[in-house]
Amino acid sequence: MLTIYSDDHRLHHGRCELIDGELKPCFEMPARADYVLARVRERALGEVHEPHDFGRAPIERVHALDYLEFLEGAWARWAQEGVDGDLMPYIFPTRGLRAVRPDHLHGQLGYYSFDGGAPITAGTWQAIYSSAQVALTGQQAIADGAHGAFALCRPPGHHAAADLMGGYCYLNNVAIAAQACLDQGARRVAILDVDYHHGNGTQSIFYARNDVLVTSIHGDPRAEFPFFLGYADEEGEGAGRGFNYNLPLAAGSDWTLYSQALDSACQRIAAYAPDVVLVSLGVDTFKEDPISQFKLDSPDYLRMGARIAALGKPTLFVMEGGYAVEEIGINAVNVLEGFQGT
Ligand code: Q9C
Ligand code: ZN
Repeated sequence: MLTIYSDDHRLHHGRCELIDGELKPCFEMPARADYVLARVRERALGEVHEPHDFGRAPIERVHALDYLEFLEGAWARWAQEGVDGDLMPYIFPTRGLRAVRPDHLHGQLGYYSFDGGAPITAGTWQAIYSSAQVALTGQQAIADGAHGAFALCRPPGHHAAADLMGGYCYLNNVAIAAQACLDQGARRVAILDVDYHHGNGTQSIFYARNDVLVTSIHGDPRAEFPFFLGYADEEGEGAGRGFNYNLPLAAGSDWTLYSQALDSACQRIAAYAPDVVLVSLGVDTFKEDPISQFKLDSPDYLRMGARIAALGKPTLFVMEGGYAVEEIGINAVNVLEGFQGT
């Protein structure tokens, strides 16, 4: 299987995130992609290619122009203020406040964020732009006839909405790839999000549409980030009613429970008869993940890949989360090898 990878991910290296009242080193770090790439090579999964540059147009099909302009220019504005730190939001237009777009950098930062977990650094724009191109290059490989491809995206994307960053995400790589499939003639695209966290951004982007089925298996939002989306009664709206399928699971869920949810998601996808399947591949469902509460073990990821393969559809895997850094390579590549049956 072809892997798409860009070294540009290294340009995004946030310093810290707020955890338990302390600023701790970001869990979403460059070493994550290094471990996954090393495992791809160790297992001789296939060739590793640099992304093509498809430009901004396919990104603009998903994200608002003002949001992209903000992301691209935010660091330069911040640098002018001469402050030595990552750019992080500290106020948001929540209940009782107005969702206006202020002039001040920090007002706009809050306007375009849903949490404080997506720091902007000097290289963030280049890294997220390249991460989106990695997804688009994987999409092109599928469009050109590959049965499977792996977009080794970093930063991840599934929490990012059309004009909101958060949860370590800025540009929604899987949504950008899904839209590109449609723009090139696919009629129906299915997204299967197996990251431990609900893909709130992906859900929101496609919520009123029936040309993308969004299915997600994740920690129950009553007790887990992102808390404010991802419930089982969110089934889509308008033309999209019935085209969003959430499968929240309780903390402590192991493969026995997980595989039942995966079966349900895959049955829904099979009934949709998509032209292509896009997998938001987070491996933070692993039992040793430092910020998650599921109990999947490494061999379970082989089974996950095999179940996805049983759909028999061209499949693009798009890297999302996974923070047990040394094991994420093993677990992510296990999904790919399980898919290939190797
Ligand atoms: N105690 C992805 O997996 N967690 N994002 C904040 C604070 C944020 C995860 C925890 C988790 C975001 C792509
Ligand atoms: Zn996650």
